[in-house]
Amino acid sequence: MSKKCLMIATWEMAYNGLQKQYMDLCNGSKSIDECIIDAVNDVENNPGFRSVGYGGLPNIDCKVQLDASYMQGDTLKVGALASLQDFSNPVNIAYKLKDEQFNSFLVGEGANIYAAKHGFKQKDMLTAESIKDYQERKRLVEEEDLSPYSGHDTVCILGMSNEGSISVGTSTSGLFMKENGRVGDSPLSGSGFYANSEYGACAATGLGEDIMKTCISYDVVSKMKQGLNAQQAAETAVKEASEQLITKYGKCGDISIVCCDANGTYGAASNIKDFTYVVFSSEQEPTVYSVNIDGTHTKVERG
Ligand code: SD4
Repeated sequence: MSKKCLMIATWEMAYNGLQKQYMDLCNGSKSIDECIIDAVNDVENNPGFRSVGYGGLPNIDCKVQLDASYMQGDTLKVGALASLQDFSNPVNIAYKLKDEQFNSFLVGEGANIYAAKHGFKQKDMLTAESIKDYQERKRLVEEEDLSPYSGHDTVCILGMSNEGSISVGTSTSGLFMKENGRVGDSPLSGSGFYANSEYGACAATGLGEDIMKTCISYDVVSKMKQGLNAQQAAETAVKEASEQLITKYGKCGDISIVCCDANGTYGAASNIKDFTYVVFSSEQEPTVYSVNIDGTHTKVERG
């Protein structure tokens, strides 16, 4: 039976990448995995997108350290890496790692060695703009007591093929000014992403330290398994996670998610204002939405 063909991504920056892949996904000329990888690469390669890949946000030592993951919902294979330096497309390396029976999640120097050994493209990921941003943020932190950590947007892309295969990929430079070696939720299965073609997939963006506390991506897929539709699962999971953290700590960091269920129905929820996400689906025109804390989804007009 033919399913609904769908791609959904966090943040408006993913629009062009989805646009380039979507027709190939629907006419079956590319697999869901090829389409997700190529769409994530589109964001990683654009230095204008300051929180992913080339020109990403530097850490406290002015180094760009990247986290990425890939999960294939048909096989439940997961590949991930963290604190990768000087390689241009971390999600491609994560995609390759998913096929390793052992050592499928690598960090730091080990991830770099693996990437070099397998012929991935090396590149200095720091741009003049990211160095300028770093210097300005350093000044603001020192002189105006500004939090170093605001400024982060992970690209997460998930989708479903006509045959019902669901996968998800993530890629990020993580928190601006993070400590050397800090790892966020984006490469952590169950927290930053999860996919199982029998039930659905979910991926998250926001403050990794808080996203990890509730393993929200796995929670959303579990809720869909229990029978909630994608939107109900997304809203319930974000509400429960935020309320739990507020009860315990008096506050909760940013948490925004996108998801789809095995019927190709999508959902999104957020505990911040104006979280944007992009949908390409056989059921509707390509659309950018803005989600608000109260669960309302507003269509964003693209200029
Ligand atoms: C992290 N969750 O490293 C990532 C950053 C991010 O929107 O998504 N920002 O914590």
